[in-house]
Amino acid sequence: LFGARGRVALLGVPMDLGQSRRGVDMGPSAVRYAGLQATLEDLGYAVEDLGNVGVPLPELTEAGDAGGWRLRAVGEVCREVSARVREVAGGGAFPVVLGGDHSISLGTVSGVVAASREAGERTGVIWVDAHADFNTPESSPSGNIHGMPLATLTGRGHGELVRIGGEEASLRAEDAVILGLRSVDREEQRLLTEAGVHAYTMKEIDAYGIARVVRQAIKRLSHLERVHLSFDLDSLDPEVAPGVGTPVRGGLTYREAHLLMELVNEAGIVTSLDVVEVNPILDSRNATAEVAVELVASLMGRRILALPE
Ligand code: 4U7
Ligand code: MN
Ligand code: MN
Ligand code: MN
Repeated sequence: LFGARGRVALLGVPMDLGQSRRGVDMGPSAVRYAGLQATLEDLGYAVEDLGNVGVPLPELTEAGDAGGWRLRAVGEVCREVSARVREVAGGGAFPVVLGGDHSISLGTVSGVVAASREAGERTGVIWVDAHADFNTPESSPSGNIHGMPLATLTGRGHGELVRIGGEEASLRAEDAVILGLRSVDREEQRLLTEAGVHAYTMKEIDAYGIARVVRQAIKRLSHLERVHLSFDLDSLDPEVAPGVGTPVRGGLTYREAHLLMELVNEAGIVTSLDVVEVNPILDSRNATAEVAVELVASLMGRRILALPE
């Protein structure tokens, strides 16, 4: 039974340089502590933990962000993540990358896309998030890079971050869907609409139900060979997941999030995952990391009713 379901590789990226609030750098520890590896092994996966990618400490650099230090550091870390993830995906394992703030997805997505292009396949993205993460340096009200990764991956943003995956953008806007959206900046909304990224907002989820919305989102990606799921814990309601840096009221309930994961698992489309924005400093007894592990289990095939094989 052990390993019968396939191989999973865990990679931690303790990076909090994409925003100014400290604490998400502890995300990988918190999610490991909540039992991710044992949970996946219990489901029948062979799990290898590759440890963490090295991330520079903001405390060790002088004078705030002199000379775009953060931008360069995010670029360097994400290039490393990209190379590691490409190797994992190229070797046939399922990458699970633990953040860190959401700028780490620049590395995860460009890495899986590189591997899929080598195999002649096309990759899309399901971005589960309260936010669109579609700001550019010009549109961003905060200047924080974790509010820009989806735009950057489609070729819009800081040149050195756009090129992490090479000259060609990693993603086409029409190959990305957002689920759980409820906080968009004004200029960001214009960019998102112009680009043609399809966003399923909380309004649609409330009106039609999470199951219908998720099935529609899956259908929209049916032309793709691979799909990366990028899971920002702030998609959940802050009452369920308080340990996030940018909480927004009115998010997914515990069961809505699980049903999302269960339906995506049934569709069998997801080939890689990142779990981001867990902030243990703001959490209540690691609850957010625990929910994250439970949700990963649902995505990876846990059934409520399942007899042991
Ligand atoms: B996250 C924000 F202005 N839009 O750009 C911004 F509201 O990765 C928030 O989804 C971004 O958590 C949130 O700073 C980024 C803000
Ligand atoms: Mn995000
Ligand atoms: Mn978010
Ligand atoms: Mn956030």
